[in-house]
Amino acid sequence: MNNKKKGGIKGKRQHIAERSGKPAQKNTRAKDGRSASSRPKPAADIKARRAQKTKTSPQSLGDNSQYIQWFPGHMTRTKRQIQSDLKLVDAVAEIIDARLPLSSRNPDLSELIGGKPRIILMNKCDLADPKVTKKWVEYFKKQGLRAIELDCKSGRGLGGFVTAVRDVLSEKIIAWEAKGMKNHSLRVMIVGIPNVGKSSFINRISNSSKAKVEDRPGVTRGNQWFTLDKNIELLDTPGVLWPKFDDQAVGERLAFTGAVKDQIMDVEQLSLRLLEYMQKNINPVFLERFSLDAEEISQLPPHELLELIARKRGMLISGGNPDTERAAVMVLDEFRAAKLGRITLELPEE
Ligand SMILES: Nc1nc2c(ncn2[C@@H]2O[C@H](COP(=O)(O)OP(=O)(O)OP(=O)(O)O)[C@@H](O)[C@H]2O)c(=O)[nH]1
Ligand SMILES: [Mg+2]
Repeated sequence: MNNKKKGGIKGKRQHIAERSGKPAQKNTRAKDGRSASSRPKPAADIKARRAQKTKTSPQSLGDNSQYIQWFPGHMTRTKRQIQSDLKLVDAVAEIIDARLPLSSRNPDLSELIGGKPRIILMNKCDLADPKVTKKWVEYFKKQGLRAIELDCKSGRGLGGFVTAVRDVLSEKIIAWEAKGMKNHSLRVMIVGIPNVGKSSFINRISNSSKAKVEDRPGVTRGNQWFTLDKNIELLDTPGVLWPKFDDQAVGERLAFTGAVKDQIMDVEQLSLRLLEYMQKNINPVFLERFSLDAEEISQLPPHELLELIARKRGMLISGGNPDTERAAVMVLDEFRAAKLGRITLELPEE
């Protein structure tokens, strides 16, 4: 597991390509519209990783766990900007990841938002278990929070947004109308963790492509206004995490879904942890995807399961040994694209 040197998923893919003389494996995430020119330049990437390294280089916590934390300086600046822009908005839409309805809620943001009217947009529903998503909507409802299921890939759920905003602002709207201010414009700040789909949501709902979208965390770098229609304005904000995950399981789950920069982690270790999860939570799509047998894999140490998967996919290096680096990248990519099943990693308490 010597992948710390090579800088995460993309760096390793390149490394593999260089070693094998073949072109780098196609990045499934490039399908999301990320052009080669928009990828971070390797030098810049290395520089960024070096800057991170002192604070966040992965430390082994025993077994396959590692210490994960990512809170670069731009997130501190974003928090300050959000705080100062809050006075400009009427409501806040907090976008969370439907696969992680707890861990994808930033406790610092909740504190900043305070009593501002807010709605929760459970995005990436297409990747989550639909039955569990319904349970989460109920869970939030019991807490007095309006949550909407959303899929910015297909646009499903977008229709409920404006109604939900009007609902949470109904008292204000009545007060404005009493003062003769009909059609008072509504301003909504869109907040959330990195890579959760804030900019995708804005593009999709305003039918444009003005907000920059890429499949990596940390794309949006400043607050930016967008007009939805003459009555609604949306403020896009950069994704923010928080300085310390009290529970390392939270950091790990955020890393599984792509909210944490891959370059600060040992991707192979991360994929072993994901495989451990898959072994404990067997689902048929995963088994079928890699032609695995539930009983056969139940007792395997995760690294042997990764080797098995590498062999099944014909990922071999010289000497016929399994290429676990490449298989690890593939397992994570396929998980993130829900090719291993629509998996929600957190369940509401019954
Ligand atoms: N499958 C799926 N992918 C989505 C959805 N919404 C967004 N994405 C993808 O998620 C990735 C990140 O989207 P962005 O809109 O850039 O996320 P963001 O929250 O603005 O990210 P930062 O600006 O980095 O904080 C892109 O590859 C999108 O195509 C969704 O509902 N389903
Ligand atoms: Mg963005």
